Amino acid sequence: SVEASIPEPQREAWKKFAPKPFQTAEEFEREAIRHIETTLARSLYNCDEFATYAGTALAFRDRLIIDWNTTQQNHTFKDQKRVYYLSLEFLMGRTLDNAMLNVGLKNIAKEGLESLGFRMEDIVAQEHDAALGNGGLGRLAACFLDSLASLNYPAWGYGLRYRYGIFKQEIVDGYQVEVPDYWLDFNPWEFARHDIKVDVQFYGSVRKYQDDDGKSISVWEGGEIVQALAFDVPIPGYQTATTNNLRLWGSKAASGEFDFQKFNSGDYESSVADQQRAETISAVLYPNDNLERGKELRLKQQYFWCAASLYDIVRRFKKTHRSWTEFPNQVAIQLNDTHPTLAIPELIRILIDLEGLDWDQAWDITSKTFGYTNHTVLPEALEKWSVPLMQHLLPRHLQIIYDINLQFLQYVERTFPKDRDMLSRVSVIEESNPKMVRMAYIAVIGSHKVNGVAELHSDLIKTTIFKDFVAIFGPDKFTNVTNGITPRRWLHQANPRLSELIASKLGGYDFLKDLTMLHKLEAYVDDAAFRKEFQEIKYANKVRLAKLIKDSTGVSVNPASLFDIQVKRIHEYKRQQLNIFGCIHRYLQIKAMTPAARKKVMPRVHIFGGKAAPGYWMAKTVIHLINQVGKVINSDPDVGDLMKVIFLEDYNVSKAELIVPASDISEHISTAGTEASGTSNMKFVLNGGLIIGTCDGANIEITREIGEANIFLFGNLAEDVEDLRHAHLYGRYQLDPALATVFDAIKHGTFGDASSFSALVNGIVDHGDYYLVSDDFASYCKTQELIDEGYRNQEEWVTRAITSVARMGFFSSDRCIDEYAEMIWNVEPVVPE
Ligand code: T68
Repeated sequence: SVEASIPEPQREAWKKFAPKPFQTAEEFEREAIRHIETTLARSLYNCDEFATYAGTALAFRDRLIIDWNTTQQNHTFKDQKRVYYLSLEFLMGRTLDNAMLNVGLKNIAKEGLESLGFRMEDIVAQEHDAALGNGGLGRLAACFLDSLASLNYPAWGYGLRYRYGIFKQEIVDGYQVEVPDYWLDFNPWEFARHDIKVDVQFYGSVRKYQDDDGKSISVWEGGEIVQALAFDVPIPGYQTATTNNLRLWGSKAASGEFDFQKFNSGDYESSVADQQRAETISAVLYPNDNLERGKELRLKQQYFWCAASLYDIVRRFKKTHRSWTEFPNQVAIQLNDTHPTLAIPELIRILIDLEGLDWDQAWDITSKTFGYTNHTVLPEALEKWSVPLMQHLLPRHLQIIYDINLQFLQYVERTFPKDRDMLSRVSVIEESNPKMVRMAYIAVIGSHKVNGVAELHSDLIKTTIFKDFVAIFGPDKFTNVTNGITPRRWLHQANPRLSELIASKLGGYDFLKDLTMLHKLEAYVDDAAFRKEFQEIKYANKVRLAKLIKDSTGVSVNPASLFDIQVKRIHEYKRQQLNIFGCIHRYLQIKAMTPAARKKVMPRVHIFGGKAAPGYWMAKTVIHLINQVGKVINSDPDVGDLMKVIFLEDYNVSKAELIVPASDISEHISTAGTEASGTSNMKFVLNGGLIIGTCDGANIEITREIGEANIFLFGNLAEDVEDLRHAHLYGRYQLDPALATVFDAIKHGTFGDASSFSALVNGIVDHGDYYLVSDDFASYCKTQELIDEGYRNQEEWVTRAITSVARMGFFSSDRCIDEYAEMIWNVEPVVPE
């Protein structure tokens, strides 16, 4: 075994001096102070909150690393199958609070910090979010890492170490302004692995020749080399010693002959320029969600990351295994959307060109190794790369893609000899000008399982974008794994008081490991003391949010109002425009009321948050409209506290932790069939908020779990969307009258220059209302009235909220990861030593 390869005396010496993790408040203080003094070179006299945060984080990092080392050794010794989760995005947010809670030492740290003169909340708030993602897809990857470690699965994440995460959003005069997010000034959670470097090749050409046995050999030569450097981030599980690894690659110019030649010949500037060009590969996260723009640098990012990760995975496999047929028994690779699809031709290249396997062997191994998760059916988000670009950047991979396509189409032709049309429909190459490579098709063909992220979505992919593939491969290749969220961050950490209340009734915190235990809360739904405490917690969370609103916008809101929240990326399909038009409608109604009638209005605070992609003009217009409407309404004396409209700037993970527990109602109102799952819907309900939503994504399963009486559903169904769109374009179109009134107010300049919003209005009135805003408007407004009514009856409302929380057990990402492990990865947990 690996262990026996080290002589006994050395092992003994190591054991004797191995660092011991701290256990008590005093030991924690000693470690924190040591780091403040020696790692940060600060002293008692200049130790501020930031230095204290840094010392605390480093003390915890040391602790995590001890468990990390043990875990990795253990996984290597046990030699079990590992999962590799390839994701271009990991939206981690802050780490310290989560690390303290997962290792179970938050109380000890709190005590230690107090004796140093600091408050826990202030210290935790010093941390910069790790914002290496756009939205749901990136946050899902982060929740999965937490669950994988908590459930003791041997798993690694692989991603890119962007120097700039998602931009910071500022609102200036009601407009979004993007500010770069340089987050690496101080990042205690990563380890630069100076010893782990991978050379990644780009461009060049392919030379083919026959070897002595007449076998055809391909050699990819020339071009340029960029070096990938590994940065490791420890991922602690909740109440387990398992600490997994997230490996992020940073790019750097390869320090080879080439530079030295330039350098020695005095061409210093150009050698620095090469360096910088290489570093741009991992410089910035593309800020688009659900959109692919086909930029060369994005393709470079994708290949750079896939090549480095595959090299690393193969190297690890080869350390302990000889036979390639073992590879799929040792390695499961999950593709988070199509972004890592190049990993498929890359593994084939490694197996054929570098390891000498033949096509059939390489294909067999590859297709048994990969699983692919689809996150969208929106056509503009489906990745396609132009053939000339691919030819230029990755000539050998393009050949392999053509080979995959040839084999596949031959198979299709044999199976469906009469369907000529089928071949062009399912071809990996779209016969356009220029020709395009359809990445999702490669991902489907090269994986053994394809899954959607909620039931409706998984059904939709089978009947729309992958319909032909279901006919070709059979329905069993396609499956559903409904998304989930980690209850550690999204309940325990974000809402400690609610978590404590639940624990007091369920006899401890085991529910954080088995969220289905929440069902026992239903026994307390009529318990007066429990209900009171539950309500008080919600109120306190609203007070906390009201303070954030006051600090960041200057607007005072009354925490006794109904808090109505829509926070997520701004996108036409998510329909923030429907919400803000609804607000205008409500405002116009209030304005038209007598003072007596106004007294009966249920006061509401309408809270929006979210980023628009910098190039997404329509989304930016929506942000502008929300801000303009807020400006008018919030200062209208006729309205007062009856209504406030707030746009919270720079929505991110750490703000979400504060916002989510403070909702009475949250909005998940996408056009039916467009939101693959949604995950914030789950977070809000788990924290005792009700939701208004369309029959879309996971809303449907939430309804199934919590009961129809506990959710406010409205709007057209997915199955009717196509016909409605068709009807809009071919005649029978009628604008909803209430919406027409809203548009009149906008056109009259009630919210500032009407021309700013004309495209938004015209998209609905003149250009087919693709997202069915008008079709759903009446039903939306009606449902909002039902919400007012419902909220008036607080007793019933609390019953609904508690019942819903009790029934949310299904939506833990632990359930989700167990499903992947069993259905897709075939991996087992490894109990820590
Ligand atoms: C989201 N997708 C889905 N994409 O929209 C959401 N896209 O319904 C689902 O719950 C979530 O994934 C998790 O499954 C995204 O967030 C992106 O952010 C994205 C990023 C780059 C390119 C395309």
